[in-house]
Amino acid sequence: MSETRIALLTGITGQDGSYLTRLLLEKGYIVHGIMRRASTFNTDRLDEIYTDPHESGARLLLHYGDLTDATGLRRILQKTRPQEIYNLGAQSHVRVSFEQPEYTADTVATGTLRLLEAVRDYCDLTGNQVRFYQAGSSEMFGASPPPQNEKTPFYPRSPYAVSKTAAHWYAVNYREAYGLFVSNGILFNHESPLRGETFVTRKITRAIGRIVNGLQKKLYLGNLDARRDWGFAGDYVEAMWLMLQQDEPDDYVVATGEAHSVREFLEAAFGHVNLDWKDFVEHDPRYLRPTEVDFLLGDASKAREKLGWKPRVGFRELVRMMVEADLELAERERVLAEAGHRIAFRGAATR
Ligand code: NAP
Ligand code: G4F
Repeated sequence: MSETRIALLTGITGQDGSYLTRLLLEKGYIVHGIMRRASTFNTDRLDEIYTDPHESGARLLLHYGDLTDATGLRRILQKTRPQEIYNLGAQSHVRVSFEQPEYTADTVATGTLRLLEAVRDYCDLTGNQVRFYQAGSSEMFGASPPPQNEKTPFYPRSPYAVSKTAAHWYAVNYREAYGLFVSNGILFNHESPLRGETFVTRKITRAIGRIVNGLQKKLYLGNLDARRDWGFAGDYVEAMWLMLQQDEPDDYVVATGEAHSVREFLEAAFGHVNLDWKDFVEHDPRYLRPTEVDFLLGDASKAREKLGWKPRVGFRELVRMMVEADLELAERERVLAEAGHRIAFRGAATR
């Protein structure tokens, strides 16, 4: 009988954390997740799969922790004894990283270093082997012209991207210096109905749902010319898992190989509900970035050849999936609003 595998995730409450947890549970893993303490519940994305840990057989277990707190990370590692670690935790918003550069560096760059240090000592002391996935980003390529692959030089254009680049090189260095099994995923943008509402795709589909249901009139956006290689998060977490099942650690680009502008996303998403985006979208310079990344388009040939990975969901299907989910969500909000409940408009807090 094969032994039950144990995984530990940082960033379990985020979009990817939720999809990866589902995948690992389906594969029979025990999943430990590190979540930040907040004054409100921040486990919405896990609610569907969470079972009371008092019940026997619960395989999803949450622990309070933070990438800025090395002692806590070490304690969780010793307690959970994972074979696989997925470091997904991050201040992951590029625009916000210009407003909070130090905090972004602390969680994204130094946070990764803290975790790698904890893993290094844990492996030394216990003789156990741990496989480590580092959530790298296509933002690291920044101003390097497309198509980008593993050999493309990094040219980061934001504090977030600089921090992810540092984390990437920490990961490479720990692999080479200490022989740790550390793999970097260099993932291009991936979205879903669980995407944070301040990222442009979800901001758009959320607005469409609310506009159709009479809850919102305008959508304020920044640069519509930027082009991104948008895939589906559910597909991308499979690539993360595959990276840790290989004989040797390595670095892989994960992308669809197709890019669209924000304007094209607007056309497709508003087109899905037969509306013209130009009637609703206004420009707001607050959403511009001091330095922008104009064009990301990934070449994932290596992941295809070595991992056997390829995306299942294409651009049109992704847009449809997100618009449909947000139509349903806004419909529920409308019913509540009609029953007299106050539905908060969060547009002011978006970036
Ligand atoms: P996300 O939805 O923003 O989730 C980020 C997660 O990190 C959340 O669980 C968040 O907790 C947690 N977190 C934030 N600060 C933390 C801290 N100081 N200590 C511990 N945890 C912290 O991001 P995502 O889209 O799932 O992305 C997952 C990872 O992949 C991130 O590292 C991101 O930078 C990277 N990435 C994402 C994409 C993409 O297109 N989605 C592409 C390339 C790379 P709260 O829920 O409490 O905020
Ligand atoms: O959706 P975004 O905020 O994603 P961005 O900056 O590409 O970063 C995301 O993908 C990275 C992978 O490449 C991840 F590493 C990172 O963690 C994050 O998940 O912005 C996409 C584009 C940008 O060019 C931005 O300037 O959309 C443009 N945009 C235009 N108006 C806007 C807006 N972005 C946001 N968030 N809000 C706007 O109103």
